[in-house]
Amino acid sequence: MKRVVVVSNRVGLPNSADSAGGLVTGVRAAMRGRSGLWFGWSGKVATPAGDTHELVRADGIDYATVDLDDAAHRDFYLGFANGTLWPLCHFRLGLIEYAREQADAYEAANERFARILMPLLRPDDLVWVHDYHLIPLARALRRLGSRHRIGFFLHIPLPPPRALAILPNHRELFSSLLDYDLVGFQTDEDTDAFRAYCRGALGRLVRPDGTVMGPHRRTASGAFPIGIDAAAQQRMAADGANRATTRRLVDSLAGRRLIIGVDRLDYSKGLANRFTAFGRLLATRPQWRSRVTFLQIAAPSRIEIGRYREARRELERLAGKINGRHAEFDWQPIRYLNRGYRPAALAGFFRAAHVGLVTPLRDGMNLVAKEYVASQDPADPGVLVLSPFAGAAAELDRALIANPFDIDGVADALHRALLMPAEERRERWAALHATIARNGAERWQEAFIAALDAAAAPLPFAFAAAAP
Ligand code: ADQ
Repeated sequence: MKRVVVVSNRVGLPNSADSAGGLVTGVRAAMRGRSGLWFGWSGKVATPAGDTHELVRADGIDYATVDLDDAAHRDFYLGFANGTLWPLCHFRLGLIEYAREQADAYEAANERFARILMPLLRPDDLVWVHDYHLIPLARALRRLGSRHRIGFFLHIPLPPPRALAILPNHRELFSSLLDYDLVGFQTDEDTDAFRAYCRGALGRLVRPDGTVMGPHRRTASGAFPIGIDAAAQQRMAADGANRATTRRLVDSLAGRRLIIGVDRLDYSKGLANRFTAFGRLLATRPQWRSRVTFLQIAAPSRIEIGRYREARRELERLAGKINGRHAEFDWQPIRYLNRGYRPAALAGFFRAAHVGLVTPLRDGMNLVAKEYVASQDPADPGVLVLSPFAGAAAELDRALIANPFDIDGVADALHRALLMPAEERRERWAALHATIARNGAERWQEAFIAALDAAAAPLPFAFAAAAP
């Protein structure tokens, strides 16, 4: 079996409590039981950062990490990656900030990663690059002479070509995807957007099987929806039901229903709309007052970026307003927590919740939706209320689908979920769970690696004539 080298901005180091992120959760589950190398940023900022890496070995995996210096952290990570590409890919065109020096810093950071990674690679390695921080990594590796099979997986959505073209350096950036042998996305919609962009903006031939004829190689493309380890999640939740934290939560509800939301605190997750919708439920259906509690756990994320601090302030204001309006001396409608919890604690909370409320404005997949479903008691499952703009909605169509921009619609869905008879809950849950168990983390990893291994070799002659 060939060695798999995973490259991602953040690395899921062993024994790290830092789990509030879908990429690390997904890749960690996929690497379980495999040997390989996981390469990326250490999470540390050090100036000067130097061109050396730190190596840790655990459970058959080598973890090699590098630091970022202040300028790279500011311009590559907070700047171009999270201030430009993140809003662009989440359809928030008005939030895009672009500065040429940040785009240059992004290229430079990718070149540096490639320089440090290259000597660690063995000739037969399969290299699997993850997410929007590292789009041009294959190009940088190829410039250093890499002939490896290199695949790229985008964890976040890819908007349609007309949105991508807003980016001043879009051609230079996105054409670098054609230095990969395989480019994978969460959904068919994202994959279609990529193919349409290659055809239109890059003038490339796209074959019916989705292979893009690039200047130097054929790049296969396809959808590889990320999954979770459903059986492990279910075990953790069943154990979690008896944990002291879960019992304390259940006791504190005093028999009330529980709605739960768990997210990184990110403007893409639609938390303000969610709070407003819960407020609307209480305002329009007074029978729920004092009978339902909404627990929103939102782990702070990217707090160095102004938009994230604004989102946090907005949520504090909304929670205060809704609680101020509806609370009773013995009932607080919204419990809003700005912190992370360990997966085992979350699993117990998910199991105790009657409704899982997952309403991003846009999301590549959303693993919380899958974790919530897998955590339920099959005999008495809760109801998932899901945004159609999460990639997960393409698979989980037996959830109650609610458009987060339609506040009344989300309030209606909550009402319906809270009243749903046990038989309908069980029937919906069984369908959702079957899908989640079938499309697990292992299958995601195996499908991607198999497609990468099978991807075509570089072209014997160049198709450069077709280049834009
Ligand atoms: P994220 O945007 O981070 O991931 P998501 O897929 O929901 O979103 O994953 C979050 C993970 O972090 C889950 O495993 C969840 O349990 C955990 N988590 C979230 N909030 C937490 C908290 N407060 N405390 C502890 N743990 C918390 C990105 C994309 C997604 C895509 C994933 C994987 O944005 O669309 O699904 O990558 O591809």
